[in-house]
Amino acid sequence: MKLTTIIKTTLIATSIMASTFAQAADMRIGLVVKAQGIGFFEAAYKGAQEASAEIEDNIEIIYTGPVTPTAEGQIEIINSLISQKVDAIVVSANDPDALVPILKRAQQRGIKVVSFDSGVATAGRQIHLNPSSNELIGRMNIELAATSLEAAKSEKGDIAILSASPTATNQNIWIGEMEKALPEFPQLTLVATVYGDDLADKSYRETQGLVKTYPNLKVIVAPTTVGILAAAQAITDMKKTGEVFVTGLGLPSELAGHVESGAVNSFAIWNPIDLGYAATHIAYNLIQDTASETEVEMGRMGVAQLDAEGNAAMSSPFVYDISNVAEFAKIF
Ligand code: RAM
Repeated sequence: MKLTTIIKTTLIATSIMASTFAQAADMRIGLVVKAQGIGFFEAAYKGAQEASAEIEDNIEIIYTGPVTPTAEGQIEIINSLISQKVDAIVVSANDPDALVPILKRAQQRGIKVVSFDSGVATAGRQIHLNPSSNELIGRMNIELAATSLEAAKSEKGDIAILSASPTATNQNIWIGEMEKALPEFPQLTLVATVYGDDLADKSYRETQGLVKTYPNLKVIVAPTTVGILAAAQAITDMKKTGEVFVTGLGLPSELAGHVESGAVNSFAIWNPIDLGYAATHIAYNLIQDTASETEVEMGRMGVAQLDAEGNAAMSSPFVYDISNVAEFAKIF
């Protein structure tokens, strides 16, 4: 072989090796969501990818979740992430306590654990990122119910809550906060709380049940993006638009049509892309050991303050109605 050929071959081989090494991830973060197929979590995944792209280390995000929102399904997935020796797990929990033993095992193996959106009890994670203040979210849902009652042209009326699964940490905390705020809204009578399990078909059937059981029902508050969408569809199909309003927490991209049709007057949410982005930055800081007891940075979302139990909050929810829903529907 001529010398030039040897040099060329060596250069090519070296550059192939270099590019192979460049592609291999420096670290891997498992993003475990409540269940597959939920738009809210797909938006959070976008944010996680955005964070990983801007962090200098090469981070691979493993987006995963059970087919239906159960703790058992999440435990299986976390087990497999432990075997894969990921560097961190970022999880939105279907149950605050059921995941603790497996997440303790993960931490014993040196895996950093962050819960976001729906929390894990303190023993199972290092930091929990709430989207916003829980009190604010609960109160906002009741304020939205009051606005929807006005839209229904009623001075007083029955309301019902359509939640996600009965063990969901976040929804249960928010329902508690809604109940605390309710006495300040004497025009609203809470008649029932039902669970659609963050499944579209179950949420749809629960909505039909509420409408049939409570003839004076004026508002359904669903603090879940899956529930609010299914409820709006059920109200439309039952031809109850204008009589029973649906509100709560939803995605502009999923609800724009229902706001235009009038099934939904207004609703709220924080930016789910930002939430996934911020949670990924927190996980990265834990891996790098750059989070303090009281503060952790979240990239463009700023610095989060941690309370004594490692809880942080991202930003405030935002209200959407006919004036702005189309504009935000393009984003999430
Ligand atoms: C659903 C999930 C999620 C919740 C949103 C508002 O997507 O239950 O946990 O934060 O709704």
